[in-house]
Amino acid sequence: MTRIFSGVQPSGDLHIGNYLGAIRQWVAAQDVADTLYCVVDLHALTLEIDPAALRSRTLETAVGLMAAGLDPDRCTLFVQSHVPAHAELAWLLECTATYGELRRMTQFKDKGNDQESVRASLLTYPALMAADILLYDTDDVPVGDDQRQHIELARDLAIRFNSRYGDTFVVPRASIPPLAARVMDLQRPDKKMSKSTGTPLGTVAITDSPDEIAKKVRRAVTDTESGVRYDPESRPGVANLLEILSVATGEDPRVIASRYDAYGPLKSDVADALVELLAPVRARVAGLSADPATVSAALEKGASKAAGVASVTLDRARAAIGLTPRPR
Ligand code: AQP
Repeated sequence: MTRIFSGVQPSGDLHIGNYLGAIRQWVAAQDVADTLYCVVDLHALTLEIDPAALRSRTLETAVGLMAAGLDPDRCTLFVQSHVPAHAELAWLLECTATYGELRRMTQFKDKGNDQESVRASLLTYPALMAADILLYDTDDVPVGDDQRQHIELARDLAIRFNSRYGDTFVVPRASIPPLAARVMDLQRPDKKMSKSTGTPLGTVAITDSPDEIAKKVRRAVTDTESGVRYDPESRPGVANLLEILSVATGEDPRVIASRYDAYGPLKSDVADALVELLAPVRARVAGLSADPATVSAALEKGASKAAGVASVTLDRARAAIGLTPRPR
């Protein structure tokens, strides 16, 4: 059976970029693959985050994932830091990666640029992400387009480690959806929608109310050209709306575009489609938030299952690289 792994940072409220670009694929894979999904709390430490906020956001992110359709009985859902093997394998992979390749990561450049003091972990976290993936002998990693470069790095590190120390890791593949792989900020169509760096009005959270969704979509930045056409290169704002509607309805964005000649009706239909798509998710978030003990119990069960798989790979990697066996 294909093994699938992916993760999400508890760095803010889950938004429709996370949902359409990644989480929907995760939900769909649960019944056709062996799936592991992770709230990657160690990654959130690469940026300034208050300990209490990290604690509550980790649980809220797990609630969001379950509300979006991840079922702990059909997938392994856990918190990254609950499985210490992630941090240990990350070190072995940092010792496999080079400074030059880590420095070239665009997320490092984007997130590090406007900070006075950049944490060393912002540079090295792609090695931690490679560890997250390689620990589970992952075949496919369903992600949005912004993670393409990090998956390439995970592949390169797996191949390099295998050739230096002998066959140890499965070499993973990125699985990126054809549409909505990069949902753009509604206010800045040249920037992807983001939990930590997005504009408040340009970011639609999966828990936004119908009124908030309608307001944000109504005020989405488009362009001054007349007519509605699907052209992501020259008309990114309109293409973004068309892709969102396309994923929500299953129709081709070009076919959708042909039905409109003004932005008003298009925006109104995008808002309605999002409200309908997110209504059940929002209702389930409310139910699960009222029952944190059930969510924590699911995460605990997930961590113990994940740890069992991870320890086998970690022992293989430790032996391959020349570390003495761990006392049992
Ligand atoms: N705008 C997006 N469009 C499509 N997919 C997206 N993803 C993120 N933003 C978009 C995908 O969501 C998954 C989880 O993302 P992440 O939490 O690991 O971090 P990220 O990729 O850095 O996303 P954010 O929301 O922008 O978080 P912050 O602000 O913390 O950096 C990934 O599969 C990602 O591709």
